[in-house]
Amino acid sequence: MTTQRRALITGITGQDGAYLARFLLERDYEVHGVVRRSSTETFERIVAIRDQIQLHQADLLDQLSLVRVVEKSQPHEVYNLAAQSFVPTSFEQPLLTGEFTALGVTRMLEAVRLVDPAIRFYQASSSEMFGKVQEEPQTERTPFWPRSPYGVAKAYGHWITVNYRESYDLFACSGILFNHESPWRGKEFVTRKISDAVARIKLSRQSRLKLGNLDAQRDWGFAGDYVRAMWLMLQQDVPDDFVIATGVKHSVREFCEIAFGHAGLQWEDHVEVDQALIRPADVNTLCGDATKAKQQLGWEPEASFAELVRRMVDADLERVAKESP
Ligand code: NAP
Ligand code: G4F
Repeated sequence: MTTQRRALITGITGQDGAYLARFLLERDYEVHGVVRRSSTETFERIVAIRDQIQLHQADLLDQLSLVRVVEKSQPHEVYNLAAQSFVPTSFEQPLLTGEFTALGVTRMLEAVRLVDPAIRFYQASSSEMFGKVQEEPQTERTPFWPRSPYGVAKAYGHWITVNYRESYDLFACSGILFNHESPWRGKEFVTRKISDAVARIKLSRQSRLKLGNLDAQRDWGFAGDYVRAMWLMLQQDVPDDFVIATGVKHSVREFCEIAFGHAGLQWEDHVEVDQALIRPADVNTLCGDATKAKQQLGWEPEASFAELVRRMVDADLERVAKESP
């Protein structure tokens, strides 16, 4: 009889899914992933591990497809990472964001409950739920005040996870993760938009970078550290919710200073503010207190902010240099 653990990851093609899949493979898991059908594959981040994982087509909008994928993969652990995750898009497509990012969580929980209620469930909750922050730093007990349809949808996803734990005794955990970045971050998010632009400017492929709110502050960590926290949550004796953060915040302006500086450039020479990139309502500051995770999970972030910025810029410099001009 095999003792190998099986995990199912929704959102395996995204930044976190790609890091988590590798983390679980290193721990000898059988890794299954949910992918949605599209005319061109979005497998760039998982291409190197493609033959070590099993992919299944399903969609957060389609309840039956989710039930079938849980039946087929028979996971011990489900990591629900799939979502419409870009805040500005949530203002443009609030209903679709609600369907994916809020109701999609209920659909996954229902699939788990129906197929095997012993499955351990991780929900990718977000510091965006704190929005207009009610205290600093934010903990598991800080009230939510979301400032975007995305934040509102994530607050629903958080509470439905807590509700299924309390109502049906599911081992369901909500990880309230603060912003985490990497060279695999989508290029629409501000950190990667900056590191990509720094590389393109340095290599003379671009001259200007348009940004929105330079004063916004975030508690930025490294994605590789954060997927370890997801896994730790599902290895505990009792399910619970945890804030995952570094406890240090920086502004978008500071990110620019370090990123441009690392490439020997002055950020003021290249960055301009574009009013069109200012959000209808923004989250001005976020900073998390991960004391509970440190005490109960033994989790601590390893990468520092400056290291993270430099790593992202270096990766983009290497990538852009290989592209034909
Ligand atoms: P990401 O790179 O945007 O990845 C999102 C994933 O969701 C992609 O694999 C995407 O698939 C999939 N997806 C979207 N809609 C889907 C649908 N209808 N059906 C099936 N799959 C769908 O996001 P991430 O940064 O890895 O974040 C992972 C999760 O953590 C998300 O839920 C995000 O909201 C949450 N979160 C992220 C952060 C952060 O700082 N990164 C912080 C807190 C919480 P395609 O490849 O097909 O688009
Ligand atoms: O990088 P961002 O788009 O990330 P945001 O909105 O904080 O959301 C990310 O982190 C959340 C965790 O708190 C996740 F749940 C969510 O899925 C996502 O991964 O923007 C960060 C800040 C914002 O205040 C934004 O207004 O940067 C500011 N910003 C300034 N100029 C910009 C830009 N953001 C983007 N994307 N693009 C700009 O040009």
